[in-house]
Amino acid sequence: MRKFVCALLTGALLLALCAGTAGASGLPGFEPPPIQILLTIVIQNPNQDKTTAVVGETLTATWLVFGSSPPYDKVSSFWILDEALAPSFEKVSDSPEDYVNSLTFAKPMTARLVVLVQDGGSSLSVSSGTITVSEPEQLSIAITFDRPSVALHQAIHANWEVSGGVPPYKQVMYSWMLYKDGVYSQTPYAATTAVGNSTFVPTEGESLALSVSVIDSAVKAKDVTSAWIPILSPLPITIKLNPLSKPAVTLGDIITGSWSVSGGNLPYTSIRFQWLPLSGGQSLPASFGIAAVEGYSSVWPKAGDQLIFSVEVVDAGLYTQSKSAAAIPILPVRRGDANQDGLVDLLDLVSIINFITLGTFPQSYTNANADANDQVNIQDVVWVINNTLGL
Ligand SMILES: [Ca+2]
Ligand SMILES: [Ca+2]
Repeated sequence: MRKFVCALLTGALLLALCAGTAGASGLPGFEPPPIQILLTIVIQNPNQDKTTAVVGETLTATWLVFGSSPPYDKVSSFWILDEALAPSFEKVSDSPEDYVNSLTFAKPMTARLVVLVQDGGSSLSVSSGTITVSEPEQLSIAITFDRPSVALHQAIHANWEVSGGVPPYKQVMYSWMLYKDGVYSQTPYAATTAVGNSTFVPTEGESLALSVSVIDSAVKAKDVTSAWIPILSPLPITIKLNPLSKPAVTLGDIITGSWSVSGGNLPYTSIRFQWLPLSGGQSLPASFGIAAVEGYSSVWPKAGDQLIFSVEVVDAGLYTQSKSAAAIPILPVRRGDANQDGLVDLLDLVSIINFITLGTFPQSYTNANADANDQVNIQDVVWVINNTLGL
């Protein structure tokens, strides 16, 4: 090889260099050892570190060679199939652009690619990892959705994955299908990848489905249509509001509302309740909460003169129903008016005493706590007697 390099060099200096190199041998009959740059071969594994393949699949290996002094005397490659040399597959590559060797696997086997480089006195061979080739599994397409049903104008998201068969897959296409009034329609098929996704928003129809088709490298075709997803229509939603725990509530007292929900498209997307105090007809900051199909909620109004309790339901079809109870009065605190009838009289004393002795809650605990400390007890009876009844 060194001779070949010298033959290419031109110019007196380089000629002198070549001559000088030859002359450096000094003594007749002495040949200096050639400068050795170690050969290195890097096989870029077939199809990115693939360790498995299927019958009918074509794998292409490429490699890089470094060291010694290119161009090399001989670069060849061959496949070892089932640990037996397959010399008929040997291929000699003329240039780095041709450092490639492809094989289509005809039957189940193990395969390795060996690359052999010879240059001057150097020779190096390198083998790829073993690739296990098996019969392909059935070509199949899995399609999943992010929801079991969809409402009009609501987005539904689909994922699909092609597997089995002989990759690479040549042609993967998808199309959304719509069923309405006994007629099927569909969006045009669009190109996609073996693993893909799409979102669709129905504006009409009774149900929809996704169709995905594929052709693999063995020219086998598969076309799969998903299960049909119902497009939900509005169904009546019934919200039953039970009577509130009292027909009026004193500021600071507790009041409880309860409800039950039925009908509509199940499952419900959300159920919420709201306590909305009003003052002079204007809304005050409200209390919201997430609710269950049946439940109750309590609130202690701190301001306002009216209180509205309501429940709102959004069903699986995103159809909404809400119901509000009639506004009830929020009463100012009237110390001693335990039965909350606007008067302070003997009936209130009875109410307070019933609480102390029997545990029966007065209509207004806040009013019953006439001395406005932290509890209702006999002192409140005394307070009412002394301050209000004038007894
Ligand atoms: Ca009273
Ligand atoms: Ca008290």
